[in-house]
Amino acid sequence: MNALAPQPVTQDVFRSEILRHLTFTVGKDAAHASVHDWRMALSHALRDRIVAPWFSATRRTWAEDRKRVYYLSMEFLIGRILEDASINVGLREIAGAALADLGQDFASVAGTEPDAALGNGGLGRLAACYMESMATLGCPAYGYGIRYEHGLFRQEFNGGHQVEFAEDWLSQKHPWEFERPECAYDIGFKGQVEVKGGRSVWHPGESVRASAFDTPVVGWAGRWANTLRLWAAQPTQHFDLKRFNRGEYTAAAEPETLARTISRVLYPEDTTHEGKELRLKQEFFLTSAAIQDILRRYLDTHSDLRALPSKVAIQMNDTHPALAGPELIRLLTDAHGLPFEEAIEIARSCLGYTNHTLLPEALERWSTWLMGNVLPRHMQIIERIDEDHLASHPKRKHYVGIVKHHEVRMGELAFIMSHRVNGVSALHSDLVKERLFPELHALHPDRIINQTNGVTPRRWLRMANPALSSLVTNTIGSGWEDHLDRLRELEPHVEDRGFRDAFAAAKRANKAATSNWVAETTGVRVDPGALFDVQIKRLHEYKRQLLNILQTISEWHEIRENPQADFVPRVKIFGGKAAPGYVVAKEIIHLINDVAEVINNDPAVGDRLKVVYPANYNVSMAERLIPASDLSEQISTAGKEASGTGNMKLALNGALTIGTLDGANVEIRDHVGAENFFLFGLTAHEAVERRNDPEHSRHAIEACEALQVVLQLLAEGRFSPDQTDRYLGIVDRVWHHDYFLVASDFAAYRDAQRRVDDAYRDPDGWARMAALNTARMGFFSSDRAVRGYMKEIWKTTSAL
Ligand code: OAK
Repeated sequence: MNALAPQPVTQDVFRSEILRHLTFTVGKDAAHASVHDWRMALSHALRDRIVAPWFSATRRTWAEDRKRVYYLSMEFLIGRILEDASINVGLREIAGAALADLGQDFASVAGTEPDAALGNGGLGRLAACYMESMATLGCPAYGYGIRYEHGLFRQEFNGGHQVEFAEDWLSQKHPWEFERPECAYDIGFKGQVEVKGGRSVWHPGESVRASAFDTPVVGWAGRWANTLRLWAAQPTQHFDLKRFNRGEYTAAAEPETLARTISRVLYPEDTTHEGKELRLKQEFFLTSAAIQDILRRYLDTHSDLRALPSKVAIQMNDTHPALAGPELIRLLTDAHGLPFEEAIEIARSCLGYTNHTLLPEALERWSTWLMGNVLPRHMQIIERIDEDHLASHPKRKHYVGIVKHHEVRMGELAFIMSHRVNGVSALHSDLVKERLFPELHALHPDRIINQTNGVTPRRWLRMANPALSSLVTNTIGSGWEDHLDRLRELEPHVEDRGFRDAFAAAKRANKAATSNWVAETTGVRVDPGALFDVQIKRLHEYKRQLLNILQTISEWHEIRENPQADFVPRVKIFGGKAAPGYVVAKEIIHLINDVAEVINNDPAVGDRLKVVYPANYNVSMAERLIPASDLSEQISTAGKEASGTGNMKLALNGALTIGTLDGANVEIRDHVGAENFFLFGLTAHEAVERRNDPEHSRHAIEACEALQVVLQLLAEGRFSPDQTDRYLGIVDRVWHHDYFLVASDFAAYRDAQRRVDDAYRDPDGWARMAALNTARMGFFSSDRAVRGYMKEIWKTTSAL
């Protein structure tokens, strides 16, 4: 008998497993256990149930000598694990009942789990969705990341300002991980390169140890599980007992403190490039540990490194792990003696690069000085890659290489070192070809492909929205969770009034629950019957939270001007963090909070308009807000949002989109139908043209009286009575430095909001549109996206 095969789970069995862990893992008596203790006991009991599929998946991968996917990412924005894992292993109900027997409530216990916030936004959350889909699809894979001690900062508002606090998710034990002290690699920095017997030998001047922590990631129905391997930095030197005994306590601890710095904090920049040596060290730390681990695993059972690409696919999540190319070449040549020409081809066949942004400030560049200083051998290899590439295309006039103007361009490096480069929506992939890498695209016309993003329906529908999930299952049966296209089967039911009423009732129930939560967290009472208009995402000028709040001001003004008119009641909900150094984004946060203060306390407005901005938006808050949303704000300046994934989660949960033709909005609109989407604004190409008119804002403002009024109110200090000039800067930007075309799109946006109001006045018509959104969003499952990567980039098949 297989000792690992757990007993079939019944409520009684599972209850005793929880109790066993409470006693022997947590060391507590039930009579004195806190909610935290119960969560630990429950998590361990659940983790036990994940170990069996995890081991069998690992064994099969070894036994069948399968190709593995290695997903390298500086960010994994996982959120909470407990409930998601319990759903995937089919134990959510049993766990709830077993806990109830023990006098505990599942939601309260699971609600104490801190979010694993090892990411900033879209790129990190996408990595988490893809890990879950790879497990669901039985695609053997490892995620490689950094085990940051402090994840994304906690946001609070103080007088409307964003204030940041260190996040401390590891202050409680993280029950999902297995520490692997035996799995560790030395990571070098600085030093010199020596040539010896025809080979280069790098003698690093400093080193730290990367030590592995593994978290199993279980897929739907517990059929497969993969590993998320996060590296923690530790000192390579032994503790200096001599210094300690001399009383030099701080000095003795120094090596440890210095080493740990590398995995101490997640950089809270979601697009701008943080030019610090520490960031470069973090990137190399992750990449080198991953590449060493990949080669070690391969060489356990193979000897011919030329066949590496038949067993190894490495995906670089944007350019942060782009040193994977040079590091792999270094190990293949310097450590294993392969010729450079062969090493570069092997590396390229293994590597793929996903681009997640076109914003110029987000394209990583390192000075050759810094690169040469921190990674002298890699700098040599990068120059060699560049020369090699140039030599194979000698006739190009405008050669765009990797090293230019004393900078190493990581996008070009990632491109040249990958056999496939992909964008994350159809529009974005076109723009990657046209705007980002036109020269390289001309040289390698088959290299850039598209893989439109997706989101996991297990977390973002099944778990986050039990009311809608039950309705879907009751209507079309189960099985949609891993075949999301099956949501199409809802379409005929949308014609049924009973179904539409049930759909609207589910939304209404979610809104009622969220209204209570909003009141508790912000102190603002909102009417669950109002239209919930939601913009949740990082704070960025290109995402245009400013456009939204200016329109809100306009709406407020109209209510005051026409107190008797019939307004559709709205709750404007904002959520999101600004990078701590991003002054303009923080000013916009302040403005939203100031506007909220005025509007929410204006008796002339009452319940017709409320503005709420709960602090510290994170994955858990998204799970709470998305099911309760009626309207999804996807209003970025066209050409700037690579894809968006919040747009997908919201539409899947029956929110209608008001949006521009940007990122994946274009495809969402194609799928849900133009009549079920509120489109407005300039297209990506029109936006570029518009900027050719140096007076574009003035022209737009002069043509729109409503916008003039809004800017006037801001300039008068109506939202900052304590400091009337507070928003002069913002007014000036809209007038004179409106790169993101807020003024140019304002009138069209306001118009689209009118169409929203008109549609919402017909509740049944709205329910039909909302239900059609849900029914037609099946394409946006991350399972579809990951299948695309498997087929087009990784050349691998499912083991299931
Ligand atoms: C973060 C840092 C550097 C470069 C890009 C990012 C990032 O988060 N980009 C976002 O990636 C998401 C996933 O592909 C997209 O949906 C967002 O549009 C994009 O901004």
